[in-house]
Amino acid sequence: MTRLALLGGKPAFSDHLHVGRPNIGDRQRFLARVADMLDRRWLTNDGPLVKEFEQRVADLVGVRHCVVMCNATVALEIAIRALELKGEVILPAYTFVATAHALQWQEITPVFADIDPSTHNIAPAAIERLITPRTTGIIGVHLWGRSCDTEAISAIAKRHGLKHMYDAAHAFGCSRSGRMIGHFGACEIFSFHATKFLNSFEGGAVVTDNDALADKMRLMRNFGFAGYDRVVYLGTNGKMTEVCAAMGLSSLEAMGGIVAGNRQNHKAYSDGLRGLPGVSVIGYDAAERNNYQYVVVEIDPGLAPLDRNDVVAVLHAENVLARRYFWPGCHRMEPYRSLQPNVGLLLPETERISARVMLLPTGQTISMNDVGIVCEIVRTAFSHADEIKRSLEVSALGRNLPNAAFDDIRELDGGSLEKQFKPRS
Ligand code: T4K
Repeated sequence: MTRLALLGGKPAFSDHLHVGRPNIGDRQRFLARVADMLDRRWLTNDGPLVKEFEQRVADLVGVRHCVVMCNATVALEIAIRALELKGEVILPAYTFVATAHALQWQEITPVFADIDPSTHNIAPAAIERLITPRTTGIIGVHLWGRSCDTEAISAIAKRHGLKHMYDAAHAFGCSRSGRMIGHFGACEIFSFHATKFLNSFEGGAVVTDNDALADKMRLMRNFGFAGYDRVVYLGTNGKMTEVCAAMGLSSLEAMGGIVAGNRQNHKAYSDGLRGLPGVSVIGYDAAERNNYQYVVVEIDPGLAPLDRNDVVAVLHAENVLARRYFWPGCHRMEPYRSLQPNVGLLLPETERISARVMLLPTGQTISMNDVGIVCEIVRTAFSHADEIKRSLEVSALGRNLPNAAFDDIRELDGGSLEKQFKPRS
């Protein structure tokens, strides 16, 4: 490297490198499916492409039912309602905010549990401490595609007569003890959002082996209609369109190549960052099936010469848009931070880990050469740590970088954006 962009050099990349740049399967296959769809004039409402996509997902996971939906957030909402969860539901605070919103949206209180720092997943011991007479369920999140301790969670649920389900938004194509994710709890939810390794533009699915639950969710995603004029349930519109299913099917066909590329990038990042003090790339169990869609790096501020925010600022200056998922934790986002202002005291590992983690770009658009350059940027930054710290301190530069500093700007802004959107009490 010559000179880092943060210190006045030219950015290493002329275009942004994104975390979550969509992977695209075979264009011709996709376009052919769309052409057939147009000829059929069947665009949504349980069409043939949706049915085929559901069958292919169910076959891959090995479950009896796959109910695809317009996105994973609506799939979570429908699954929560179909399971008749109410009162309080325990979930990790360290997740994408949709997991919590899916509960709060239907006036169920999300009760935030701390995580196990070695897995980033909900800590079973923390769950047990939060159970009250109002608790009706547990939602585990298989963060980064690495599975929760499903045996411990299932034992707790059984002991206390609770229902449990999983937000498996990151875990399509992954396994636990050789069993595909999708088999655990009452049901599991996948996301096929554009940023996921397998995408249907927008999309999600609930998978389950429970026939009655699947039937109920099919009704709920279609306004409760059980025939032309017969509504038997309260429902919503959670349907997936045919064009989304066409993308999902083409994506499924490309899945093997996408996973292989992700795996190669994950290894290259792990090799390229090895030996840097305080830096670790989280690993995936080679004995399991993984999708390797996230390259998750932890930076220990006690050992590394720069902290996570410094490194993100350095990378953004080079047009590498590293992300701080899922900082600062759901409990520090609205409406939760107003509704449960002191809950962070019970979440020390969530606070510690969310301040250390950054995600690096991977997927089809990131080459091994790109990975090498990104690693070299971090190495160079570490060897110029004092200069970088001074530069970030003396100028407001760090705050003017895209994305990385957005939350800092809002903090500086006195939280006025948050105040505008405060829920009515
Ligand atoms: N549960 C969990 C644990 C989740 O992680 C998620 C979603 C859900 C539930 C809910 O699933 P869905 O209802 O979305 O199906 C992104 C995704 O929007 C979100 O789906 C995902 N998790 C989350 C981890 O990441 P943002 O707010 O970071 O997205 P955004 O717009 O900043 O995009 C990420 C990057 O991808 C950007 O740098 C730009 C790039 N990008 C994005 C899109 C959409 C592209 O290059 N092309 C694109 O088309 O949430």
